[in-house]
Amino acid sequence: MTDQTEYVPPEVWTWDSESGGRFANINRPIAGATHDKELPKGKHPIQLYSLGTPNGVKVTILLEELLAAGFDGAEYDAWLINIGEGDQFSSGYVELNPNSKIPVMLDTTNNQRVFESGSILMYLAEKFGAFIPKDPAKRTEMLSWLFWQMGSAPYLGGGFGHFYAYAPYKMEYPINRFSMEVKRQMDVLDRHLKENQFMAGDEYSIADMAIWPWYGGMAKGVMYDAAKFLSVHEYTNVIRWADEIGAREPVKRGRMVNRVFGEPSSQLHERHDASDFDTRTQDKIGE
Ligand SMILES: N[C@@H](CCC(=O)N[C@@H](CS)C(=O)NCC(=O)O)C(=O)O
Repeated sequence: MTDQTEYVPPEVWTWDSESGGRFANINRPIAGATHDKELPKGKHPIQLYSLGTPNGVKVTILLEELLAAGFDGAEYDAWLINIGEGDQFSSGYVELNPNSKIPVMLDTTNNQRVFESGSILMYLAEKFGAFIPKDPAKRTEMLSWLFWQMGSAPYLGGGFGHFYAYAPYKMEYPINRFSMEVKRQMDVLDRHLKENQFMAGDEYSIADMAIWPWYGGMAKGVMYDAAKFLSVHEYTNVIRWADEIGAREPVKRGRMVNRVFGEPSSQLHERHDASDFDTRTQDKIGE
């Protein structure tokens, strides 16, 4: 292993040094609001405040799937939260999500706030009785995979992604550690998807919608420019599953919502009407 300058922790950690790295300007060791600002509200029953990251996309995929399945009560306004600018620390945002992370949702029919993407997926699936198996054994299997995702993805994003792509310089120890773990996780999925069409067997569910943006993205080589480094071509069953889900029209639409990177035609910064996909993408409005 190459020698890295050794860090000797002080007796008591203090927040007085610039950590560097891609998100250094918004990271801080305290919770709560930094400024007073109300959140905007639209006309639809569901108000979503989010960004088109893997955690945000889980929810917009489910909302688009619900609408495609005929659940009109899932009509939604998706507002853009620019986490690089600190929108997640406004007083209105913190009122809905004390954890200041995207996504957060407000169900205006009962004034219920819901934060944490897994909780939002469960709330909506239960509200509409869709994409959550009715059979108790299948439901339990589905929830096991949903919670697997919530526990595992921070190793992929906060661990591997952070040290491989975002840290101010490359460090062998954390990159090794998290590469090992991410490859192990990909193998877990690959073995399961060899025997199962979807995460919960033969039923497409919110577990697929949660896992696909992270691990499907990894298998398809669109995360952290790490396809070669992690030899993701090895995970053929994950790739088969990722392709099947990625081909669904509601998934294609869900991916576009609150997206601020990639082809302008793939970016719908805010979604307030189904017609926005045809008329309000960045190539059309060019903001
Ligand atoms: N466990 C949370 C994680 C959400 C999360 O980490 N969101 C990131 C973007 S993907 C975020 O809002 N980061 C802003 C920040 O850290 O200030 C969930 O699944 O909802």
